[in-house]
Parts: sequence; C-alpha cells; structure tokens
Amino acid sequence: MKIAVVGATGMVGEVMLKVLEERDFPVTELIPVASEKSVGKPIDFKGKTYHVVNLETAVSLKPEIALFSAGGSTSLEWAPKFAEVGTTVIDNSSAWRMDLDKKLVVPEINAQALTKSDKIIANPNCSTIQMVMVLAPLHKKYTIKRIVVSTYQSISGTGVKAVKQLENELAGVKGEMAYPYPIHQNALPHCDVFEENGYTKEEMKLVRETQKILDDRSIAVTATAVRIPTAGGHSESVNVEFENDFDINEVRQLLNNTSGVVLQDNPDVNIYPMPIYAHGKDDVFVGRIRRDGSQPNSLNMWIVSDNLRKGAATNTVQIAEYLIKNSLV
Ligand code: 2RA
Repeated sequence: MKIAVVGATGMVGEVMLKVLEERDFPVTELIPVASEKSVGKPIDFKGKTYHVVNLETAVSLKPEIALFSAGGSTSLEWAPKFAEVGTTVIDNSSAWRMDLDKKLVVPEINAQALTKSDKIIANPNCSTIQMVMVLAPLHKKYTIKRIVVSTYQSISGTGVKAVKQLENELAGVKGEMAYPYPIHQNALPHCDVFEENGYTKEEMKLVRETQKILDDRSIAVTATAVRIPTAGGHSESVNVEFENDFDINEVRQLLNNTSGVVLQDNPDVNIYPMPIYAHGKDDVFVGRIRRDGSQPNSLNMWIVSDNLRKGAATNTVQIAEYLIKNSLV
C-alpha cells in the first residue's frame, strides 16, 4: 500500500508515522510530504530512509491513501487533487468535517457508514473524539438529552510553538508567544478563535461534531474549552443528561466493555484518569463517574486521552485500517 503522510514533519504527522510503525500498517511505500522548505529531509520509517517531497510530487505518485495533518487551507486545496487521482484522503483539519457529503468518522462509532465513494474522510477534533468515544454507547442505551462539557486542553494541541512557549517560561527566557498570555501557572479560556456567539471555534466543534457523529441534532451541547500548561493529553469534565434513567454500575460495566475505552474509577485509592498516565497511549480513559443529584437522569464523568494519538493520529490510522479491512480502498 502506497501511503502519503501530508504534514509528515509536524507534531501529528510524526505521531502518525510512529503509529503506522507500531501497528505494522501495510505500507509498501511511504510518501512523506511537507512544505517546500522541508523537501529532501530524510524520514526514517520501518528501517528505510525516505525523503520528504512536495504536494505536487505526492499527487503524481498516486498513493492509495493520504493521511493529512497540514492545516485547513492545504486540505481544501489539495485533498480534492489527491481524490482526483484515486487517492482516499483522511484529513485531520476542520476543513471537511461539517461538509454535508463528507463522513466524520470515529471507527468504533460510525465507520460502517463508509463506502468506496468516500474519497475525502474527515477526522474529528481531538476533544470531540475522546468525548464521543465514551458517550456513544451511553447514547445508544439511555438516549442523551444534553451535554455540558468543560475541557482542560494540552498545549500540544496548539503545536510546537506552544510547547516552546511553556519551555521558555519555565526556563525564564523570553521567546515567541503562541498565546496572548503566559501559559505557565495559568489557564486560558481561549482555544482557537472566538465566534460571533461568544464561543470559540473549539467549543463549537464539540457542539457541531458531536451531533454529526452521533447522528442526532436534537442533542443539546454546550462547551467551555480551556488551555492548561500540560502536554500529555486533553481532560474533560462532562455532565450528561439522558432521556432515560440509568443504573450507575451498569454504566460502568457498559464503558468497561467498550473497545478503546478504559475505566479508571476507584477514587478510594486515588484511581482516576490523568494526562500524565494517558500520554503515549491510544485509549480513552474515563473515571469519576457519579450520579448528578441536582437533576434527574444525569451523571458526571472525567475523560482523558492523548490528543495527538486517539485524538488525531491513531484515529486516522484506524480509519485507514478499516478501509483496508473492508476492501474500500
Ligand atoms: C487544540 N483541538 O487542542 C485543537 C487542535 N488540535 O488546539
């Protein structure tokens, strides 16, 4: 399988290469793609050295699958060009997520909707993926009415510049700012840009993408997305109200039996999900599950996952695995 990784030198791109190797993905030829300034850069993959090429060259090589993590404008311009030569694109940007005829896929939830004609597939936002991984089985069983989510997001979600800003602040040196304020010892209620309605794009992604992935526009969602000085993963406090009542132990059992979800829920011995534990792992961790006594049919949860893995690279590779397994490429 000829596989292109577009954005191969970026944070998500590098994790995609690592995940492809870890999962022994059937790559016969790797095409690492990046901007002109990186062309020729050596990339070691499965014991071979490849060299970065530009987008034009990558399209001409007609890969079967192209994994994109290169920003929305690059995806909008180049995903269709790859699709025209028969490549199936799986894109990590927000460019195609809300497009009516593009699928927004978390394999454990809705991969079965994919067909051979889906040549541009959208990978959801990291904070959405980890939340719906936990909520999808509960929605199926109890029907979700409303979700209130607050996120505590890793600086790795912003990128290299943000990680460098925190390093500089910890070292006490001045440097380029990824955020309008210091991030060390701070919390910024400002992930991505603000929209007309006073919410950020990141918060509205949680609203819109959740409804699309669960295929239910009646689900009410409200979100507050916060950036915090951690690097290992995104954390989320989720309050969910169901149409129907539930048994809390049945909820725990259901989640324990959900592929890709790991229950970490024993506060008596300080067992609960944390980014320092989730970092580098592909699962979504859930704990602090407790009934919300302030309103009927409601519960609270704490959900943590490595935003560069299941939140981006691993979910993307899992979509590609699904395509191959089901002969859709
Ligand atoms: C963030 N989810 O964390 C966004 C993009 N990766 O900034």
